[in-house]
Amino acid sequence: MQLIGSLTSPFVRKVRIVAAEKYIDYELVVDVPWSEDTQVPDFNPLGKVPVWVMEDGKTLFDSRVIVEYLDSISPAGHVMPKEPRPRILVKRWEALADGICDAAALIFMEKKRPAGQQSPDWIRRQLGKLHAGLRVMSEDLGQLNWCTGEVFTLADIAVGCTLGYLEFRFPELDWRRAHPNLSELFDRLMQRPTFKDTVPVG
Ligand code: GSF
Repeated sequence: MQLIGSLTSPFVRKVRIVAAEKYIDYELVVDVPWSEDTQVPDFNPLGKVPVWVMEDGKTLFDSRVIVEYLDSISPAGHVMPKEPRPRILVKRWEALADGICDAAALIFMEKKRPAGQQSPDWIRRQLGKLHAGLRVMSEDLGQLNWCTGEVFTLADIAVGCTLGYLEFRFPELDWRRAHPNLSELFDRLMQRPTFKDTVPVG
């Protein structure tokens, strides 16, 4: 099995961490979807990473589909509960964390455009989502050890990838001071080898 992706994408990192937490073997094929010679559209018509290539060549995207699949194929270290309500609450955390990354990535791309073509309104709109998302994550985490309580799940992995992406792309945001509980959670996550081994580079 192969994982196609870049080393900066928080969505790819989420898949890498889930696979590593579950001891699933695969080959990492580094491909930056923005590069001229990218092969990603041959595997995902949407041209986005991550893409997971199964043994029979069938491809899976996006990251939420891939991690659900990975959790189902190996009994080791489940990252999603089986019961409907706890399971959907984990997926709610994931949707929120991924949504913050979507907003952050849109800001990053907009700021790469020539200064005269950038839309301050668009950037403000995305920043609003980013900050509102962080606020809700912080409120929902409260004083819990992990996002959904005492057990480490995909929710923590998704939140950790989002916080890592913000630290990587937007060091000026200072979310740690605004949300000390998210900062503590991130530090706790960064002690895990699976997080240490996947710090964004590029
Ligand atoms: C998002 C993937 C994505 O935006 C998922 O897999 O969870 N909902 C999807 N990937 C970006 C890279 S990044 O910002 O992490 C991507 O591949 N963009 C290329 C493009 O053409 O949009």
